[in-house]
Amino acid sequence: MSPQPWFKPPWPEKTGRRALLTGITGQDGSYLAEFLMSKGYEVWGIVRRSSSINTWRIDHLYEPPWVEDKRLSLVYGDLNDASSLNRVLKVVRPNEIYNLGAQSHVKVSFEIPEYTAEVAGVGVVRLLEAMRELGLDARFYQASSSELFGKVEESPQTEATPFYPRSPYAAAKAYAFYITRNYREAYDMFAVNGILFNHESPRRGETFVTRKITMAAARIKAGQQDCLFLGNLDAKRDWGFAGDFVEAMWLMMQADKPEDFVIATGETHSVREFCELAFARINLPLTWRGEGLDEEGVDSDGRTLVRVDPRYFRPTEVDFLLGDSSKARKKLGWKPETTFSGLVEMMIDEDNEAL
Ligand code: NDP
Ligand code: GDR
Repeated sequence: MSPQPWFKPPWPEKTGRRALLTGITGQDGSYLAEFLMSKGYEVWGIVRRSSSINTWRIDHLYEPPWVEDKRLSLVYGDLNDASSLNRVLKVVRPNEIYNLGAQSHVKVSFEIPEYTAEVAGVGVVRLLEAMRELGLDARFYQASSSELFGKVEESPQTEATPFYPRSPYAAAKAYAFYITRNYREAYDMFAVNGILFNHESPRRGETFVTRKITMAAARIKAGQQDCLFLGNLDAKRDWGFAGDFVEAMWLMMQADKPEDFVIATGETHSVREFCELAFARINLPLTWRGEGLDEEGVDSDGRTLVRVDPRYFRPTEVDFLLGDSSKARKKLGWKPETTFSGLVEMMIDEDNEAL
């Protein structure tokens, strides 16, 4: 299934700027590739070899190798393979590098902590070293995360809030954050961290909670599933729309000087609230009964549509996140356009229509 394009062709004249993205097959990579093409960039993406094709998020942008004056090119590489990164940088010689590649699932990082550290942590220094060895004068964006704040020490969280990682994923991202800052200071590189709070879309991976909810709600409505099993319903997140957030990445890279920025909506909502909005949108309003492991969401006919399953709990949880993006709003002129309810509607509507 090809996604609905958010930033749409016709693309403008090429500007001569070239961007290289890791993680182009992921949610953010696909929106960022579209966005950069809409700005006249030539976009290159690093993809991993896989036994099954996983490029559905960028299939609508794909151009075959024989097309002249291509806007999008894909090359094989892996953040765990320094030689592939060196080779790609030599071939592409980009002006801007966006490092979005990662094992990005927090719960999964407890199962594969070492691999997560390799890709999301050490992978960053592999890329930075490849740039340095080549003497490449490119700007570098690192996909840092609100997970760094973890067990939050103040609210809302800003660029000055101390980090308290609560997962192998967040610990790996902490290394990535500091090594990016270190290369900026040590080698005078234009290297920035975007500390992005959760951002979602109809292209969100199916095991992240928002998409899990919208897909299940649509299937339940269509009679293809009976019940949705979730973990911590009380967790609160500052959820934005990925299409809005990729623009902030680009703005950071156009600034006069390299700085780190928090990108967030400034609103926080619980997993329970996300469920309520999603199910209500397809005329299955939920009421909640019971507590703890026995809590359940029931529809107006008394059918249980949502249950709690402790298998989805995490060994250490991030209970609450709320970002303050005043710095980005002031210095970059960025603000999110999509509201929380608009985001939920966009996701459930697309999943509902896809069935
Ligand atoms: P996704 O999980 O959708 O995409 C991750 C991308 O990384 C995929 O393209 C994946 O490729 C690629 N990747 C995984 N392992 C490797 C590897 N070893 N070498 C090269 N590429 C690899 O993530 P998102 O798009 O949601 O997020 C993008 C980045 O932003 C990630 O680094 C994430 O940690 C970070 N982030 C995300 C936030 C969010 O709310 N979405 C918030 C803050 C930070 P493949 O398709 O082959 O698996
Ligand atoms: P998160 O996103 O961990 O914030 O990381 P996720 O959607 O996985 O979880 C959000 C919250 O929902 C709770 N939850 C569940 N989560 C999942 N996945 N599945 C469930 O069934 C479920 N039930 C409740 C979680 O416990 C959690 O509190 C995302 C990723 O994109 C990271 O890469 C990124 O860095 C951060 O957002 C910001």
